[in-house]
Amino acid sequence: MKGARLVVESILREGIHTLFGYPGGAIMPVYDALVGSGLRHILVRHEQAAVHAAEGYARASGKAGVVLVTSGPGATNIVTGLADAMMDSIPVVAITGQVATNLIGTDAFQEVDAFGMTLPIVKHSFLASRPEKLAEQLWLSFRIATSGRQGPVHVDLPKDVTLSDCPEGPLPSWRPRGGFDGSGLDAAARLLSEAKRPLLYAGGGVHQADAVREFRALARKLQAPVVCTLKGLGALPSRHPLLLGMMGMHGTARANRALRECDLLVAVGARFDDRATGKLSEFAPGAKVIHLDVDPAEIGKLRRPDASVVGHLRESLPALAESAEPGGAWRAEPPEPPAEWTLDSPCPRDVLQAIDADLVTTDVGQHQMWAAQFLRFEDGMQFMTSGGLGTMGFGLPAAIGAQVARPDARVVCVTGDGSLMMMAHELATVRRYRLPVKIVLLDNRCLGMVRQWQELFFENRESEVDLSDNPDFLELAAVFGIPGRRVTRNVDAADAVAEAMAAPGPFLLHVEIERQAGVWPLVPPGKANHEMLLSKP
Ligand SMILES: Cc1ncc(C[n+]2csc(CCOP(=O)(O)OP(=O)(O)O)c2C)c(N)n1
Repeated sequence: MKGARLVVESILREGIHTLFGYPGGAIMPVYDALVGSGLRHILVRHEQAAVHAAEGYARASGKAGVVLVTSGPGATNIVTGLADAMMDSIPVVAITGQVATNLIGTDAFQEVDAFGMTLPIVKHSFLASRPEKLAEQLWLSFRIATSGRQGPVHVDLPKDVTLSDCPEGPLPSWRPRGGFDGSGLDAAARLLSEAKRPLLYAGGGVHQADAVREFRALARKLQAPVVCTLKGLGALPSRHPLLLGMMGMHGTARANRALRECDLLVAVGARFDDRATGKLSEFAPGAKVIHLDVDPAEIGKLRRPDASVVGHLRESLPALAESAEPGGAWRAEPPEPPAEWTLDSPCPRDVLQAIDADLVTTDVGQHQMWAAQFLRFEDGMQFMTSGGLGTMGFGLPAAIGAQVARPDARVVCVTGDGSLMMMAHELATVRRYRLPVKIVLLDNRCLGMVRQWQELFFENRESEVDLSDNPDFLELAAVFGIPGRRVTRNVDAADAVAEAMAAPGPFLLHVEIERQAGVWPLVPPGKANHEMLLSKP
């Protein structure tokens, strides 16, 4: 079998029937092999979008997302996406074309050292320079991307290999390391029985491991309050009595105060990211720590735990719940009443609380934090946001990939005017594949998050944040055949969201919010979480 055909067959053998990409010279043999293969290719309009779409597809389907691009500029264009998938542990297999093996290192046309360039931002990479190894390398790519702590794998594929005869096997044996290391369980159980004020800290790993049920069972048993990171949101439904809300830079006051008061912190699938912990030396200062994670490299990386359990959360969480006899249950503070929206414009909270969807993606900025604060995280709603890398431009292509994976799901992308413009070309992909994605654009005519920081930390000196000359977004959407509606202060937000959600196809809800609106609370950079500002000083 020619290498190009083997690539296609290897993907189909994984039970994956869709991939995302953009063709070009070095990868043309593989594109040729796609014709009539039964493997569906989604043609995006920029390679970065292919990776974000593959991330959305992965999250929505539970399989790896596959990306196919050419060498040189095709490969350089996927770098941001790979870094994004790496930081958020998303299984993506990215195949880049490469110049023929005899030209590697000669500055050949569209040659770039894609292997070297992506090395620090992928979980693993292969230079597929030997035809007899290709089948094995492709097979391993999928195993590595989807096992343990998931992540992106890069395969750099020289053109001559795609044109060579490649044997289909033999494939190596693969025994994923399952289970967990229970040696820390006794110590963890002892800490739980001694604690008077235990607090559960849910990270994105709870969702990655599909361990929401197991997490909730532990919370129930301990009757311990719960704080979530941005990626952990949804570990408990929004109105659950044990939930204190999001922690960290834009977390709730009571979540951040509970972190200061707890005497035991149980970190579950979380990595002590600085946006969540604030100043690390003052994070949960009086607490012992139990850390549960699939990745041993996370244990002690930023905070040395007093007990740890390494392994799949679906197994380690029930084991801990079984062995734990909770020592103390405490009630953290009740929720604060929601702040009044005094600005003369639609309130993002009203819009976001009206969204009832199966899957919500966001971009990066204020709208992302409002989404985290105000969306109603009910059972079954998936939330996808670029948490680790904070990639503007993530939201729309991620929604595209998710909608491709789940055609009947109600998929919403919450975005900002800066972020949407970074991926506006993907409106063409929405139209081409008639994807019924709903776009909720919170338009403040500026780079709101940066503007807010300039206001607070740079004496209100605005520098390069104005976007008031953006095109009319409804006209822009219309150019791509996408209908929409404007939401101004005279429009009922819930009505407008309902109209968008009821539209049979894609729809853009253009919400004109106040330029000066801020995200509160806010922990100033470098400060401890308890030093949060609750409103504009
Ligand atoms: C690719 C990229 N470039 C720059 C940034 C820095 N950044 C973070 S938030 C932000 C502003 C985002 O503006 P917009 O999408 O309009 O959202 P808003 O904050 O106004 O809701 C910027 C520039 C980033 N996160 N990603």
